Amino acid sequence: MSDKRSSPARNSATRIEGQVIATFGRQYEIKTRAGLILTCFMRGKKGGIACGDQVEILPTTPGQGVIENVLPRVNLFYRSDAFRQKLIAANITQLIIVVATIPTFSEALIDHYLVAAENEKIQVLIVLNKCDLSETVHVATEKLALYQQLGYPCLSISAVNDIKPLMPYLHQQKSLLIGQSGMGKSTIINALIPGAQRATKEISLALDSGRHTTTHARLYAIDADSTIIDSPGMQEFGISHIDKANLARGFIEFRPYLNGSCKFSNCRHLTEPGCALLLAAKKGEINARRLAVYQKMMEEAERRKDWLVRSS
Ligand SMILES: Nc1nc2c(ncn2[C@@H]2O[C@H](COP(=O)(O)OP(=O)(O)OP(=O)(O)O)[C@@H](O)[C@H]2O)c(=O)[nH]1
Ligand SMILES: [Mg+2]
Ligand SMILES: [Zn+2]
Repeated sequence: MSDKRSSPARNSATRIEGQVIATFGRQYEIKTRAGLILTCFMRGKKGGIACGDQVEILPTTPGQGVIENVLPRVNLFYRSDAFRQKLIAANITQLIIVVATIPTFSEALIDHYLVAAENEKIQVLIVLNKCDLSETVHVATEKLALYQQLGYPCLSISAVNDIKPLMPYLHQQKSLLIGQSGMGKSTIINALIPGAQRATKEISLALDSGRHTTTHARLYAIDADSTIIDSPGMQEFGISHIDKANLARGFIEFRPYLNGSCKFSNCRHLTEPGCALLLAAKKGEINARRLAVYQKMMEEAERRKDWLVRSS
């Protein structure tokens, strides 16, 4: 107890605050308030750390340190399956879902991102990239019309030709770029941030997919009040961490039907008689494809629950 080197008072006196700007497995790059970049490890095996986290570190050797503490988060954006969570970013104000004319983008994946964003109350912007590839623009635009009708802002750009239309949306925001591989997230970063030099790679036309070029998230400062995070492409986005009761609220157009309109108060909106959502889809008031995505999420959540009960 008399060892001053490990006393909490001394530790807190020498701790420095910084932000996680890159994550590499269990190694993190931290930018301190003074602008120093340190490579840090987490002490012990406590929880996870995400790009954008504010942390307290203890410098060890020059250029290195140990993360002692993660400061309280405004939010944490992550994906999950029944077994594990994959942290993506912390303390963001805006999720930018990047889709493109090619490769083909998945609307169901957009729906999953939206449920996660709604659950964390994070605002969303949908960016349609590669609009210079004019022959495919109309197909992608048509697919996005639904999201525009729902009230999500949608912006068409060509990151290789002109990034300026995106810039007003980034002002004073802490944005996270997310999307399937090959949509052009890192190309957007390169157009926005001089010297970023993010690796980008030609897509595979044969596979209609990107090549998973980005493997680690990284945060960039656009100006004093605005940051943006590039993240690895993902073809799936599990939302096991979202409570079943909150799934339907993640579909914003369902909300008017969720205030006791169904016959059963615990309606799961699957096959129950007197379900207001099923009726609304039948009447064309809500999009049947989105309802089907919701029902698949709910069925998966039910299966997970059964499995957990059986294995406990
Ligand atoms: N024609 C055209 N090609 C683009 C545009 N933006 C990106 N690309 C190309 O699309 C390919 C994939 O771009 P990336 O920036 O690597 O895509 P990504 O979303 O970062 O992919 P991952 O890191 O794998 O998730 C590259 O060949 C880019 O040059 C664009 O606006 N127009
Ligand atoms: Mg990338
Ligand atoms: Zn119902």
